[in-house]
Amino acid sequence: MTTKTILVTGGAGFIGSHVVRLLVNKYPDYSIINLDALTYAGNLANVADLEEESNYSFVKADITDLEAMRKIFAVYPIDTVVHLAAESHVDRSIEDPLIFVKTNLVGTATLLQAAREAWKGAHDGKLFYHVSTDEVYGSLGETGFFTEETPYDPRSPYSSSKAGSDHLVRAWHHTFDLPVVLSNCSNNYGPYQFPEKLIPLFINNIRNEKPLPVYGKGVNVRDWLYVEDHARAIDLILHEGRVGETYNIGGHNEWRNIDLIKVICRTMDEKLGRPAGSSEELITYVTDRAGHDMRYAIDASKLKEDLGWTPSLQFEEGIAKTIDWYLENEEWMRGVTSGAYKDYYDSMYKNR
Ligand code: NAD
Ligand code: TDX
Repeated sequence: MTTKTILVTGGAGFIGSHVVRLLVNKYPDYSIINLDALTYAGNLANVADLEEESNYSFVKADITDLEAMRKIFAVYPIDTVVHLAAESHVDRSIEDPLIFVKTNLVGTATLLQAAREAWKGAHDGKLFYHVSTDEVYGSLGETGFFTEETPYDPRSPYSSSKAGSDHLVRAWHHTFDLPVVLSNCSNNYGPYQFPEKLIPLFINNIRNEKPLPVYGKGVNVRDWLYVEDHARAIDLILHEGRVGETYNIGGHNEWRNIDLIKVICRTMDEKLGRPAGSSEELITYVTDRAGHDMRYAIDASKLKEDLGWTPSLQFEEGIAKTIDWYLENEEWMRGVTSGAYKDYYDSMYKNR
């Protein structure tokens, strides 16, 4: 018997695929519907292992299409939404901001409205879970951490569209009583991440002996979390989080970009049997990202104290696992880097 019907949006993307996998495998009595528009970032190869599972289904649809969203709620008895679908890459938001406004703001509002209409105020057992980012809090100096109380101060079209989507979710809660929960997570890494993001891009370039484009001086700091630990946190918040609350998720694992890149270079030299130092020779300093946030760091103590979550993987283990995965899954990389990806890469890096 199905005890819960969960609509996961963006489940063919990086984090969404791990969330869908965890829910499908852990809860055979739940029905998991993966809704994704399959943009350049969405790839059914990311969830190919789940296709045959009886508690899993896939729907191709666009979250900005209200009629399509109404239809999903009419067809399936959805009681829970886990909303990850978004445009997610900061550099793309600088090149083409309007699609971020459309997907992240209009898309989130459309989904909220469809849920509200379907649930008609009968909110018992219902939940709209919005997955967001630490970037909404802005940029830190050398010290301090983002807490759930940190005022919003987004600076890129991406982070401001995510900040706006968080506000929309809270507005539907306060105005229409929609049961919501939110989480804001730091940078994720791991298998199935699209190679426009730092870690998979650099792994792929090292393998192909291509330059490693480090923005600015490489001194910006990010707080990295293994993607399966994020998925575990989402599972926990989904089941035990308090309605109306926000939880920060982070790895307490800060790295300056250049130091992280050197770890990847050294590990890749060893794994590929190349002379020590050869990957570092590929490092090329390029024009900085416009408005590049200096440092992100999350204080995840609320999640730890209230719900008992801590990251399970140390970074050294996580990054080694991640590199192994990309090296073993060349075909996946070839699939996602063919065609349109090449045009993206050529245009994004040609003037740097
Ligand atoms: P991603 O770009 O890998 O995946 C996004 C998915 O959303 C893709 O499968 C894409 O096809 C789908 N999508 C895009 N537009 C859509 C639309 N209009 N309708 C339906 N589906 C659509 O992103 P990700 O890195 O997996 O991030 C997932 C979520 O987590 C995002 O909301 C992001 O803001 C958030 N987040 C990401 C990170 C990170 O480090 N990657 C950290 C914190 C929060
Ligand atoms: O080629 C590059 N060179 C480089 O120096 C790329 C792609 C990135 N960088 C730098 C920019 C950042 O300081 O590396 C850092 C990480 O960059 P990204 O992987 O693009 O991540 P970031 O901009 O930090 O945003 C990520 O974390 C928060 C995700 O893309 C977001 O979706 C998430 O919300």
